Amino acid sequence: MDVRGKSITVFGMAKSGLATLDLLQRRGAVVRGADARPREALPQFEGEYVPQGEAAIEGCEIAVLSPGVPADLPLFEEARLRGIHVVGDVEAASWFLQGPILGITGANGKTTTTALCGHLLAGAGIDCQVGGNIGTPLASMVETSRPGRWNVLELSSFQLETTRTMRVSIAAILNITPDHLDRHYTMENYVAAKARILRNQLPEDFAVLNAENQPAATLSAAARGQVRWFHAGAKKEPGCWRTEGTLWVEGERLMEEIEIPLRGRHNVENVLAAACCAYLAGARPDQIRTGVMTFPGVEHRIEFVRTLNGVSYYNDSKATNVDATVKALESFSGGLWVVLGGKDKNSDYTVLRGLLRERAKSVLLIGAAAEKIAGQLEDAVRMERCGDLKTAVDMASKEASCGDTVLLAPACASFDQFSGYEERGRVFKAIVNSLEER
Ligand code: UMA
Repeated sequence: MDVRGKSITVFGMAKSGLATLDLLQRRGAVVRGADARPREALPQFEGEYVPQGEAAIEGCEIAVLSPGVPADLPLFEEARLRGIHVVGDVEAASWFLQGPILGITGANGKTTTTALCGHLLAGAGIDCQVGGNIGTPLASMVETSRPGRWNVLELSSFQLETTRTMRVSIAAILNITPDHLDRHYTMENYVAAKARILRNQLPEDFAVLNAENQPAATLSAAARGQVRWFHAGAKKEPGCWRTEGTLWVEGERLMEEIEIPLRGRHNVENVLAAACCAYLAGARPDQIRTGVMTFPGVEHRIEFVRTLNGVSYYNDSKATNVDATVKALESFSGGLWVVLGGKDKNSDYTVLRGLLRERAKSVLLIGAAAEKIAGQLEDAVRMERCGDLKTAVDMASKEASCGDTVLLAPACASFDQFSGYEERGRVFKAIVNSLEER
């Protein structure tokens, strides 16, 4: 896309918007930065600021939205009616990106799988760079992209719903379970957003799908490239699978499950998906095995913090939805003190009742969703209303016995009390690390 001289408004002046604004300016567009917040509240940026509203689409040819800016706001409906091209930041950056894209989406596991994929490719000597929803906006990867260099991207539904022409050569859909229904309203819309990752594939491309997750597997019908499966419970060809504790890739033995350094069945699925993608990008099974064994894991994903007085502390702040919390609970056999709560995303917490009854000694409630969660979990488990993280951790540390585990896996977004799940996780770790031996 030639944007020279085009009038473009970029919405959302945070990480993605700022990087996109800069990229488009360098490519010769006439760019303005819009935000719902006043200019004084925003980071410094070169160029004109316009408040989010009618004026921001006045005279504009392209509107580029940051992932956090809902594409269905009346303002953007109006923009479309006026013939303005409304796209997301990932789509806009993809116009200039060189090298193929290996894209990973899913409700859960995408950050771990993306980081692992990058680690596997690097370990196999395959040139790549890693970014996307994992924290590096695509716009800031453009200058370092080049032909033949893989762009390994974590892609969220927010980023995918506004893509149009972006081609993902290897696209993995890990799982689709209810998430972000406050933004997408229905599962149907959410699935449709995820499915866009397959939209511009060519016959030589690959769709890597979870055979055990029905909404993801069903998308094989929409695949325009070749389908590869991953399955953590049975042989499923072509692709990657696990049977009786052994992982296989296209019929070759990959590794033993006990060699995987990450906790939980969901991480077996993540390893299978990453292995399948890396194999398709050219990594050999022995290189993949070594890569998996040396993978350090990702911060805030069932991250071990410390053991104190025989009690282990784990930070799974990235569990921002109910399904992720289910996965975290399933990774421990019992003796759990679980910190739940934050900003509700229109979620159904009753799904947690069985696992909590079976594995948790207590639930420590924090944040705005506390009362809703308390209502939905009533009688299933002992609950304490703690309000904030510090109170929750202090209480758990006083009451937990040797062998127990304190787990932050909140099932909610963090924005009621924190700037994001990263800050929530870091605050949790700081509190845990400041606890003193009894
Ligand atoms: N804003 C508006 N108008 C609106 C809404 C927001 O102007 O209607 C403004 C805010 O005032 C703020 C800016 O938009 O200035 C925030 O933009 P953003 O929310 O897109 O934040 P970024 O910092 O650009 O981060 C985004 C992703 N954020 C979201 O999807 C909410 C980051 O994913 C991503 O790492 C980053 O781009 C780089 O690609 C975070 C996330 O929570 C980690 N993702 C969700 C998830 O993983 O579940 C999808």
